[in-house]
Amino acid sequence: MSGIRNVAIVAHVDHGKTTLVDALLAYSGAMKSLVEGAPLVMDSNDLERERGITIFSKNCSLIWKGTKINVIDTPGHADFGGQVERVLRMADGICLLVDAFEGPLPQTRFVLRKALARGLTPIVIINKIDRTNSRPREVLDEVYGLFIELGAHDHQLEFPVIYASGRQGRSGFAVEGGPSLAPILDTILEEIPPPKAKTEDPINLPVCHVEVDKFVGRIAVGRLEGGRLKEGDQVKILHPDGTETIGPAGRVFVFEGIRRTPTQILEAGDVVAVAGMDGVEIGDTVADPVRVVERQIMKVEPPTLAMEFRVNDSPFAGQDGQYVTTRHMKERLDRAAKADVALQVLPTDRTDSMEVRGRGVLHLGILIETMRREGYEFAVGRPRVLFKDTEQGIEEPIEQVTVEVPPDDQGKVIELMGRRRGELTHMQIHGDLAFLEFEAPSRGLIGLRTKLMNATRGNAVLSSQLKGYAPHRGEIPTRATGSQVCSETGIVSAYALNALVDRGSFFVEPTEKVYEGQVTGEHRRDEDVLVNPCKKKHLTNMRSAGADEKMDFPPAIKMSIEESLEFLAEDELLEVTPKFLRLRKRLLKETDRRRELRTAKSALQSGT
Ligand SMILES: Nc1nc2c(ncn2[C@@H]2O[C@H](COP(=O)(O)OP(=O)(O)OP(=O)(O)O)[C@@H](O)[C@H]2O)c(=O)[nH]1
Ligand SMILES: [Mg+2]
Repeated sequence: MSGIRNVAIVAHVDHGKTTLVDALLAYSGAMKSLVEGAPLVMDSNDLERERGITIFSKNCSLIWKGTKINVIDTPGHADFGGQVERVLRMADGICLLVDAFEGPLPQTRFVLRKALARGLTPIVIINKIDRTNSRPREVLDEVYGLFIELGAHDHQLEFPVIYASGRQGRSGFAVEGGPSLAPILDTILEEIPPPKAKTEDPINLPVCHVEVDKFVGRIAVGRLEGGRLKEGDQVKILHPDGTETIGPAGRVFVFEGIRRTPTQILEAGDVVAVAGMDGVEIGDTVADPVRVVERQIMKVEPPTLAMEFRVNDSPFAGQDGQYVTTRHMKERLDRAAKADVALQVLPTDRTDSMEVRGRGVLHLGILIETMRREGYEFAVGRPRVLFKDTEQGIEEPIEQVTVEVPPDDQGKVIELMGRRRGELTHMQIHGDLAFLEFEAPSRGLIGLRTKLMNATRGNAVLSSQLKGYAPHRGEIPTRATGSQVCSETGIVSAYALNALVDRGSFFVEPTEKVYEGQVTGEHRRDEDVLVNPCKKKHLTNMRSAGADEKMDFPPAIKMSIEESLEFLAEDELLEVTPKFLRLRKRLLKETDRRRELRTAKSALQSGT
């Protein structure tokens, strides 16, 4: 084997990164050939398979014409942008995939900007050319436009262009592509420079990722930027706070195909994994014990969204969770923050709660889902956008939003975005789809996805990317409906729901256990209403006796974690347990809620 290439695959969400990585692994023989319709091998996590998206970036490698190519598959969704930022450190070049129909979208711009800033060599792959309505030439023009807009240097503008269909395993230099994936692999060998790292330099391994293995413990992953390293070698771990620890390295690994394989010695330039260093964290630098090595500086864009996580104090607390105490929750959240640089965990003024900050509702939603699957029980509050207090006044995060929608529905989208202080900046029609570009405050995007889907019968695709901060754009109307709040603890009856149909939709179904203060449905009107979904037939008077034979109420709406988070009002919490998601009032008793309202009102009147 001669030489190494390190390349990251980057793109907007769904533009075909993982499909292409799977295909490249299979084509080069690093993995057995693909089964059509089978789940993607690289999307190996359960949540990734269920949702059909990449959540965690991953390393793999293949051998092409005697050279080892380390490939990093990255997530495309904007909420996981922090991972892309940190793994680019392992690469010398990128394959920028752009959908041959959709063209560059917000996340394309984000990843390209980060890659150009790092001086990485780009290869542009116009992907999915098999799509019937693909428009590869126009898309290439748009890609040039994007490079120029992002201030690419002249040499970066001379990027090679490949037309491909990852799904069909085809690629080529002409718009119609070619018969195999060889052009992509050849171009990686020719265009992406080999790593500059030298074996004679001191050991320097900036840790980009930490894996936890049942047998060997914590494993630090990164690109060895200098030196050679074998098991037992003394190393110094440089922590970002200026401290350092010394100790021997444990077992060492490289990536072969989709596996991490133990090896004898790690060579500079390769993407490697080192076990046996207990306290090692993302952002540390594993360094030569004697010779001077610079500490890595890992800075990622700051979080935009905060949410309260607190211990579950609902009447049903502890019924199905394994880890239910504040200590459990804090310990788990601290661990999550260490594994994900884009996540921050801060104390609050309550001892039983923490503030968790992240990039978006999906980012925090995935954390919540992961924790409940591990057996945790807790409650979370409504997501809150983080403002910046500047000399010019309060500034808020503004996102670039793209909505793809059939032209017939574009009016509804523009209206919805307008109400949320979004400004239409660009509009284009390609084939039977309109592409609308907006600039909108992050605040306005919370809950927008569900609204858009309803307004367009599921025909809209929304994506967004943080653009920067701008002066606060003023009030945004929140949810126009109230909650149906359960008045007593008991078991939901069909009879009671039947009598409540006029109130709105239900989140619970007959035989379900509910408690006082739980939100059991949505109220049509803009205020909360106290309801009793547990009422039994014999408790009512005679008048309804004739009508109660016919039960006619809609099935319960079961919201996902993200939908629930977007639904929550300020005075509500989402109770999360391994088996249930329940919405509830922070204060479970009606009398307590009234008292709080009165106190708030009088505080407002007296101006305090
Ligand atoms: N027509 C067509 N569809 C493709 C092609 N490659 C991928 N797809 C489809 O596009 C969708 C997304 O593919 P993925 O490979 O998961 O995309 P991704 O970029 O890894 O997505 P994220 O990691 O979630 O950002 C899937 O439904 C694929 O089957 C292609 O070459 N042609
Ligand atoms: Mg993917």
